[in-house]
Amino acid sequence: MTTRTTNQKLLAWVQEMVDLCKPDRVHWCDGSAEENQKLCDMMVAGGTFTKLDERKRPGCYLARSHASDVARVEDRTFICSAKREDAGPTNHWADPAEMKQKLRGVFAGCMQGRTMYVIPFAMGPLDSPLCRVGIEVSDSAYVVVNMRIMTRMGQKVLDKLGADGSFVSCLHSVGAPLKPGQQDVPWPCEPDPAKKYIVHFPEEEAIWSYGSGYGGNALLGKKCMALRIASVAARKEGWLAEHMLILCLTSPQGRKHYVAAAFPSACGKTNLAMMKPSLPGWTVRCVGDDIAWIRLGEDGRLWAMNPETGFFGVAPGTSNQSNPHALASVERNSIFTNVVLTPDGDVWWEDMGVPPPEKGIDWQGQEWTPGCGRKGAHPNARFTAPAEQCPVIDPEWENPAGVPLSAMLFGGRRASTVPLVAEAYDWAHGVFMGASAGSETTAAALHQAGVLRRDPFAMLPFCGYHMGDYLAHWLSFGQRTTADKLPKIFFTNWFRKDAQGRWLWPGFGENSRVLKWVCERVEGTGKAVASPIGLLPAEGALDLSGLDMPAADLAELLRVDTASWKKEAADAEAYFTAYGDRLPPAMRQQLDGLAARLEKAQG
Ligand code: O2Y
Ligand code: MN
Repeated sequence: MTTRTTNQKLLAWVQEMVDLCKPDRVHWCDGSAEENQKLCDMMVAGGTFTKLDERKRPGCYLARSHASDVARVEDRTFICSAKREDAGPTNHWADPAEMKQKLRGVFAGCMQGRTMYVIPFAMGPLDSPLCRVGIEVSDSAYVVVNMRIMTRMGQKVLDKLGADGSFVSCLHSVGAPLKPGQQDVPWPCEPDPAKKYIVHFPEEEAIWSYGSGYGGNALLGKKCMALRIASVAARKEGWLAEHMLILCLTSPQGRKHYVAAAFPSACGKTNLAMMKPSLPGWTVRCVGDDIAWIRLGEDGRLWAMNPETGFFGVAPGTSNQSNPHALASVERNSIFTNVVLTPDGDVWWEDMGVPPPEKGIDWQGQEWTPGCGRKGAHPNARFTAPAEQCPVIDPEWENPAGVPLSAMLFGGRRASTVPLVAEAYDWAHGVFMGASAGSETTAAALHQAGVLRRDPFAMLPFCGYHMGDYLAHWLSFGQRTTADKLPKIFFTNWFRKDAQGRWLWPGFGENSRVLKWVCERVEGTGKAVASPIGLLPAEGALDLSGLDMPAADLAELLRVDTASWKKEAADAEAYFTAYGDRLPPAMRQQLDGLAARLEKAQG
């Protein structure tokens, strides 16, 4: 394809990347269906893709990654701000000039024998005030076809960019040059973890990613641009780039509320974003499942927009019970990575809710049978599916203005201490709730299971600047508009267990009961009682009709144990010391307020 841009800055940057990476060919992606089909056919011929049975999964493909390349690599993720202190204590920092010099060596000749794809993409509807253009150059066709699902991609973006528009420059290489005549492999990458680099230059708005072809490491519009780079721009420009789903809840009477929610990875964001409510007459519509760009509207309300166009969801655990709408979304035109291939040309994964095939090919390409002792799908196996295929996609999901938020939820996976739901007393208290959020690790998260990891606003791996400044930025919205216009803030915990380790809350569609109370609180009809940690549902305020929940379980779900909360407060306080003098004074006041309320409750 010929170059269809007159943007000199873009042409010069691509030429500079060509000179550095020395690809054999350059292909400017137009984003067309024909181009996509050619790339898929090429990947089938090369062994990267297996085409799934057209009658079972039309337009779908399976990819298997290299065993060393299965997830985001936080250890190799860098924020190269000009000043070390601007990256803060929660990011890996490196001097931008030194890192650039090192990376120039790493990237030199890295695309030899390969094609450099120039991928123009936009995050957000092209006509949105928040829309931003990125240009990813990558030597991975897998990245191209995934980016086509996850972002608005192709010529239309070059047209928007015009002759002098600016863009986030995103350089990506799998880090596996081919010598003349060398046979390629299905999933080229740099297998040595120490040689992978996911590097962000926030001031320059540039991303350099080397060595991985997987997910957030390689699809640079997602975590790298829409969160790490965008969060820095958002602070400067007065908006928010957040790790949040956006949903619309409609009551049987037709009252609509848009809700954004931040949960750390592995807490079921995609499930909540498109849930099937168990409460009769209530509906949930999905605006987005992972990222929200939020701006203050002229009306003083917060308006949220999903910058993506697809879902890159975790496959294992996705079932008709946990997320029927995700299953429907992946019926066609989807890419599956690291799941089981069944003998009839379909896919399967653990906890899919359907019996496993008698035999299959596992994520590592080995013959696999149920009970053989190995998992068939990798725990971080993924599907990439177009958002428009979600049966409950919200009609407003592409509204360039976004949607007005009534409420925000923060949450985490907590076996004890944290109640099912609590409402913040005010905006600053809500920011404190988000700031002290944390989650206990699951085995799938590659850490020791059950360890509490504080993850403020679920942004710990994704905030491109100092977390103390981030909290101050959130607090500033409390001054920029009036309390009645701001969304109400809640903390939720679907994962509380009893003393025997049994989940107390059924989760999934039953979470609609909590959402109903949230909406009633917004409307001023829901009853609440004060507690030291926030407002809890009053007796009878949670609609538990049709749910066989013993009173003792509900009491335990909502119990605020003063002694546990004193420990919780002390732990949060200790965590905040890392933020040093960048911790906003309002957070210290919140800690003091919590301590005083706990003291009073203990009498
Ligand atoms: O492992 C990866 O590269 C994917 S991580 C991911 C993907 C989609 C949505 N969220 C996440 C996350 O880690 O939060
Ligand atoms: Mn995420």
